[in-house]
Amino acid sequence: MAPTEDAIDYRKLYLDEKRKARQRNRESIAKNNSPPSSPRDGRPTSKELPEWSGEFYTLKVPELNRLSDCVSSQNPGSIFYKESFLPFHFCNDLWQWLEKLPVAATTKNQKHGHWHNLHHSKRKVAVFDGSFPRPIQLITQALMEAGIFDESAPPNHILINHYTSSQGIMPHTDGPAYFSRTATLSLGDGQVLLHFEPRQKGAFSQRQLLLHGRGSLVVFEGDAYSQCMHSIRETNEEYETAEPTCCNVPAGTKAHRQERISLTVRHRFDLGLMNGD
Ligand SMILES: O=C(O)CCC(=O)C(=O)O
Repeated sequence: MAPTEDAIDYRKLYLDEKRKARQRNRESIAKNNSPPSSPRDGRPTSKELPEWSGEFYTLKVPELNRLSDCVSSQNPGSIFYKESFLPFHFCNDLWQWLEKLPVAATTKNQKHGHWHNLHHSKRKVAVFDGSFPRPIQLITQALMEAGIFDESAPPNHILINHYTSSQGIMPHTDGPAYFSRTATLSLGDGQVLLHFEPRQKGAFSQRQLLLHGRGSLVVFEGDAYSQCMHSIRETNEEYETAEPTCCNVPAGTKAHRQERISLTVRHRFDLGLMNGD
């Protein structure tokens, strides 16, 4: 997560990161014709990973329509939402597969493909970057086919968050290490409110989105990515209520908080153009 001070020259950081990543790519290709090195230590072997029962799936998903799926077209623009994106049966298989990921023995270092308990927030997270096991590959391919990512900046980094019904995530931006587009898929039977607020007070309106479970998709880019922070509130209440700033359901709609897994998909510059194994 990036720090949220307003003093950061976000655009400069972003362009610097992009330039550095290009340079690393060039150096790496010149050296050994292989992709740049990345933090790959401790990847689970295929034996450690749970078996994927849906090995021969082809995942059919709807295309993102940047007009009809846009829920905030200005102030900030570029927030898109699809309530039904992943097929229901795939969501169930994926949930079961994710629950069986190995658990890291230590909480010190993030280990690829393992669940970690975050120290402060207590929620569980797991990361896949660069080379993906089958179910994650299906998701990245689906997001490309839906027109959300393209070959110039394919999905190469997946952050998985596992929340109890009361847990959330503090306001943050995803920062300049990534291409400025985030796609998040939600699994589970409940719903949650995702809040957007400007990094600089008053620069943009606050927005809220009700994220359904069972395979919904939210995509944000542009100002919503770089100039706004997003968050999910912690609460012990069973229900949250959508406010008038909510842009995909009427104010007053109830969100039933339940255990939830989200998959946040992005292109990280220092991992290069790899997409899958
Ligand atoms: O779980 C979500 O929907 C949000 C996740 C998120 O913002 C993040 O991991 O940076």
